[in-house]
Amino acid sequence: MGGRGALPVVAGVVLVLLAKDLIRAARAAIADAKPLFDPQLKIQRLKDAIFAQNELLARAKKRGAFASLIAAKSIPKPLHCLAVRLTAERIARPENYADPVPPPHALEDPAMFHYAIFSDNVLAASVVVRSAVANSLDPSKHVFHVVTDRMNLGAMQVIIRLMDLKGAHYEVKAFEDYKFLNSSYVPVLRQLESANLQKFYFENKLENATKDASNMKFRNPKYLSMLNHLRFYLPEMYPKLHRILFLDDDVVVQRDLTGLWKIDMDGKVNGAVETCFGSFHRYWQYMNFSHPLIKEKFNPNACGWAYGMNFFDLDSWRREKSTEQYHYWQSQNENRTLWKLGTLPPGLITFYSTTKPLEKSWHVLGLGYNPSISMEEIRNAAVVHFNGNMKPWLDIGMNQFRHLWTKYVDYDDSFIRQCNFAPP
Ligand SMILES: *[C@@H]1O[C@H](CO)[C@@H](O)[C@H](O)[C@H]1NC(C)=O
Ligand SMILES: *[C@@H]1O[C@H](CO)[C@@H](O)[C@H](O)[C@H]1NC(C)=O
Ligand SMILES: *[C@@H]1O[C@H](CO)[C@@H](O)[C@H](O)[C@H]1NC(C)=O
Ligand SMILES: *[C@@H]1O[C@H](CO)[C@@H](O)[C@H](O)[C@H]1NC(C)=O
Ligand SMILES: [Mn+2]
Repeated sequence: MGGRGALPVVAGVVLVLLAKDLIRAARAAIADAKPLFDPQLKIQRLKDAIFAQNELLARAKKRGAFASLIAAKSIPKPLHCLAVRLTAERIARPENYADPVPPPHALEDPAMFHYAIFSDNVLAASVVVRSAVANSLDPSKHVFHVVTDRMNLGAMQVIIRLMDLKGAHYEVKAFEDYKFLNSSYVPVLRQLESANLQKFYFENKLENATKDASNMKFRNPKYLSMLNHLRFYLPEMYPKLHRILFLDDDVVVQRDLTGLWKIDMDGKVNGAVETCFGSFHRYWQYMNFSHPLIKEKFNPNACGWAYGMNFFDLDSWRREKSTEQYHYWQSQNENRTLWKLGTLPPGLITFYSTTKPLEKSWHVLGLGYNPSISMEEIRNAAVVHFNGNMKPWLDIGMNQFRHLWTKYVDYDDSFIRQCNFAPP
């Protein structure tokens, strides 16, 4: 009697504490527990069931994280199709796509508003340019410097050329064409060539990778690409320019951005939005503070900032010799003891004392992983950033944000139609 009476009470207390995923498992455990009369045993059975269920959930979450990494790494069929068809068009009609029509001097005119966009994703890059043009008050004052790799050069030239740029200027180049980017000058290229690192990236077989979803992130081949490290060479790529706006290929521009050029940079090099809150996104999370070089130079609680929309003062960069600083730290990190991979840690290090925090509405982050960003914040954002694995061009992209990106895809374009992009 006492046993039977106690059961609903115990079950009630436990059920209130349970997440909804666990309820069914707990009910099953209670049913199983019926033949037992010792309440202690029943409670233990419930605890075991809950623990087992939690373990399952944790494992499922890990699998989910890994699956989204795989999705983020692979190129979806329509995107691949688009690059192939655009390349074929470039080869078939070279005379249409040879060089930008606008006067070349615009490319070096410091009085213009210059953008740097480095990408091997032709559709994503086209969305960045199209959204920036669509929202600029006077497109003819804007210049887009698009840099891709040799393989995607033809496709990128065609997609940008076929766009209605409303008088904006552009150039499309392959990073391989910048001769100063060679392995005797660029530590990253030297490191990429080292057999050691190649092994680190490519010999990680699936079974080991699934064991370690967080480390897996650092094996994403995108961290290898020179395209990612081009951002550290802006003053040399654009020697005539004083300032340039760096945009990731997973952003959408929603406002005229010329206000950025009016900001007083206080002699700083890098204008960026800060990302820290509470104890999160502080320097200690990005680099190894057990290392004496790091410990000596940096405050572990310094606030992190984001790449994606960075306003660079190239004159200050040259004066501060930021590229030399980057080279020094990148060389120190040959054996990856200062930080793992990627461009944010060396960025935080290089621009430690030369970053100017920008007002947050310039650059709203997280649209590729955070479903709870407020729509108000997004509406007010000058630039939104789909950082995270759920890119808007992937099936796993988040539906509530996808339209912000798809509105700048031209679904009537014949190349886009031929490649079966699903209209929004
Ligand atoms: C590599 O770059 C350096 C510095 O930018 C340059 O002086 C050198 O000529 C380049 N080497 C080659 C082989 O292009
Ligand atoms: C997987 O990990 C084990 C132990 O860490 C290692 O011995 C093995 O060589 C790894 N396999 C691959 C393919 O990297
Ligand atoms: C890592 O490299 C630095 C500089 O190249 C060197 O001084 C240091 O001893 C190396 N550390 C390890 C653990 O190999
Ligand atoms: C951090 O730096 C220390 C000192 O050089 C080194 O022993 C340790 O292995 C580093 N940690 C990582 C994760 O690389
Ligand atoms: Mn990004």
